[in-house]
Amino acid sequence: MATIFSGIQPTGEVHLGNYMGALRHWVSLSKRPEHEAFFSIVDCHAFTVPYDAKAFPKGVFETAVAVLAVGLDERATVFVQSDVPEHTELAWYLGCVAPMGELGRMTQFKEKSEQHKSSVGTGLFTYPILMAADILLYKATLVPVGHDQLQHLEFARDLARHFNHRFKTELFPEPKPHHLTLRIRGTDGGEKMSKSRNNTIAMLEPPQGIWKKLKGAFTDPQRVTREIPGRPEICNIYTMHTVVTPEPALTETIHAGCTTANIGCGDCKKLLAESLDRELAPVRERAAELRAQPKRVLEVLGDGASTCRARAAQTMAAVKEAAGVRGARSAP
Ligand code: AQP
Repeated sequence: MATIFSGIQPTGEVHLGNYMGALRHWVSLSKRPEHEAFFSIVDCHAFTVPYDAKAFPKGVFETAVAVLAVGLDERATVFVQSDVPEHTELAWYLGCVAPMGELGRMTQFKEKSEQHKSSVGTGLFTYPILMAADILLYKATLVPVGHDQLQHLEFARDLARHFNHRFKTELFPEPKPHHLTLRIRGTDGGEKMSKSRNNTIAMLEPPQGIWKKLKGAFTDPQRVTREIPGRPEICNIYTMHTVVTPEPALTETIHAGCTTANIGCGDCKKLLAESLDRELAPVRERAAELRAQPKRVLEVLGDGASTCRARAAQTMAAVKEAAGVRGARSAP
């Protein structure tokens, strides 16, 4: 039995990059009988960069609506990170065995500290320790990660090894990556569709909104007129088609149509809007139902947190035992 852990930050609307690159895979991974899965709305991670505290609870709720609307809770435990205080507690213990030098090499820290120059808190630097705690708290063995989190996962594996070695225990398994290779670019052509870069199409956006954004979205820059054949392999619109447009339409209409200039980018985008609507209309419907029953959402998250707290308490007891931390019980 593999234990899976992954998380999503409530830093903005869940977008098509999150959906195609992560959520879809999380749902199918969690449905395999040989897996048990934990998925978290990692709100503590979102504190590492400036955010609006007043709007924050709504962001967490909307992220929960999105992940429940895709059906993630059918087989997996879904919870909010801050509801399980052991995440930050374990992060402290792991932080004490985390080599500074390794942390300093984290590419994401370098990028994000550049992006938020005026307010770089220590939390941004120690973020990978908290991510390691998220994973190791459940002794997760398989972690679905995008390319940009691979380095952090490698660090989590190192911390598991460091802790086990230092305290002569086999408490933590080394989590393996389940590499999610699909990368959705921003509507502006930027490397990554990203909540903080204002280049997203929201997963729960109504069809008119999706179409408005698709219409202006970046395609193959060489295809300046309709007569010039396109290059699907470098086009973000085609990448999205590969996820939501089934065969034979994908190959016969979209790929062949683009490479022979039989269809233009506008036609291709219209077909993508139709495929997206086919797939996302039921998700939007479920999201509307959930918004109308906020108690149901809170119940799922509450149940998830209870399950996780029970697991987390067991791990923390073992961590403290291994580290010789017994609090008042230390008295002779
Ligand atoms: N553009 C993307 N293409 C494919 N996968 C993506 N993911 C995010 N963007 C894309 C995957 O979604 C999961 C949850 O992401 P996250 O919320 O933890 O953080 P992120 O990767 O930093 O996403 P954003 O949207 O770019 O958020 P901000 O702007 O807050 O940093 C992850 O598995 C991620 O790989």
